[in-house]
Amino acid sequence: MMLKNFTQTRLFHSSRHLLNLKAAIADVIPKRREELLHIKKNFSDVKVGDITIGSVINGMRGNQSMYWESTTLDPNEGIRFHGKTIAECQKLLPGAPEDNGKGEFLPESMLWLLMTGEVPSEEQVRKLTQELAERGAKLPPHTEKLLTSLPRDMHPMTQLAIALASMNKGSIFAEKYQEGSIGKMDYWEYVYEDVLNLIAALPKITGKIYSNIVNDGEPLGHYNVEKDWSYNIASLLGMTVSDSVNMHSLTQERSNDFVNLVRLYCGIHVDHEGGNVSAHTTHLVGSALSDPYLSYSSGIMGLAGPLHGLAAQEVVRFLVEMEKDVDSVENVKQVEEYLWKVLNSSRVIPGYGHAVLRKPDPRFDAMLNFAEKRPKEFKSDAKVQLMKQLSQIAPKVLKEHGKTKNPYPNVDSASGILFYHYGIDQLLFFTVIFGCSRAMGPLSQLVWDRILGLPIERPKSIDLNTIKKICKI
Ligand code: CMX
Repeated sequence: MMLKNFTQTRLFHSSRHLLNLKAAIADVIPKRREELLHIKKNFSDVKVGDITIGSVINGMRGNQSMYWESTTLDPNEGIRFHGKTIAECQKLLPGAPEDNGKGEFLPESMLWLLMTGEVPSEEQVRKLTQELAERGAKLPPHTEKLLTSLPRDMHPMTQLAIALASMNKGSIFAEKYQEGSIGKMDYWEYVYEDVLNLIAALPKITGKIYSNIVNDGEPLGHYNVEKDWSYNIASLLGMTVSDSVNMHSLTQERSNDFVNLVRLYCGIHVDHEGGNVSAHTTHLVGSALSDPYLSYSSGIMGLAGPLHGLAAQEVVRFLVEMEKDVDSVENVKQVEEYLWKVLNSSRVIPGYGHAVLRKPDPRFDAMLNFAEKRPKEFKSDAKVQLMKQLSQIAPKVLKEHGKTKNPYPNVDSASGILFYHYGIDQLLFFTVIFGCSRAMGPLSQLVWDRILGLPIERPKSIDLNTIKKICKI
């Protein structure tokens, strides 16, 4: 649906009467455009801060030089989504109807919040869930064929990036742009269509990649258009009772828990403000007007680095290896010795440290809470207990080691091992689920980049001679 003359459709202050996400976005556009234009006209010379030589040669730390709509990261407090903490989102955002308020909020609810800045009503979320389920029901045949043809041992993140890039063949934005038939202020409408189609396709792509690894490409479940996005991810991983082969013979209760784990994981990994590698890359590539498929495929390539999203895989590998080396999770001395062995061999402790955070990651707490709320389920899982134990021991060791600015667990510390608990034991696969979730934040931003007409990104680089001149060396 293309929305023309959206300024005239604004009748109410709240967009709760608008059941369609695109219409709700259109409703908030005029005010935001007006505000940014006002700032651009009147305040462009105001200084935000000083760029130091340190930040030039040290990964641009602390440079406040990117505009990001929906999330902000406070070093001590963690992430806020349009001003809301994770706990507030858990209270306010609608979950699945079958959970009767007892389950996790749906990532679709978070998507609505990211895109519009407003907490959606139940009805708005139901419509969005339905829309995504319908849009995602059929993968483009060439993408399906391409995924089938990939080597089974190709890294799952490479498979994901290839699948997403291949969908550029059907990009509505790229097509309209080539035709030269759309004005700059209307780009967002076509970018939005691609973004929703991309997010909707992720359950099927993820399921196909997982079945490539564990089932020679044969489906492990079927896609149910009546169900939500996370449920379909779980089904296509073979993890639901009714819609899949139920690979690990889960009871209905455990399967429901797994679906809620996907909802929680995907709900809180969506975005972490703009400067992280996956978000920044998506935004940067999109600034050249590459379509959302190419932009997010590039973001996925960044997420696949071990210092970023691949840490999800590295943590599980680390815990599996460590479990073999220590007699029991209670043996603090052995755990400490293991950590020192890793540090002394110049490796990092995966799942610890952060470029911005200086306190334990509240997303880690949210994942840990999921396990704490189910003591019977997780008490006898040595790896989960080790993960918990490690969150007490590693900060002490890292402080003593004295290098990392943040010795506390980040989100990747807990997430993979909870999936592992339910039977998802393909170590290389975990970051793909991260990739499903992360699509929602940077791609919402991409829609807003085009709404606000942000230009191509082009920072100025400087060479060593210039640095020396500036430093009077
Ligand atoms: N283990 C050992 N050393 C660590 C460390 C860790 N977990 N975290 C940081 N350090 C080291 C750095 O390697 C660096 O060493 P050098 O001075 O020798 O280069 C030093 O401490 C200072 O680093 P920092 O300023 O504290 O951290 P950065 O902003 O440079 O890097 C991060 C941040 C996340 C890449 C880093 O903490 C790290 O490598 N962590 C382990 C990997 C990980 O968990 N990544 C996931 C992050 C979350 C995500 O993006 O998904």
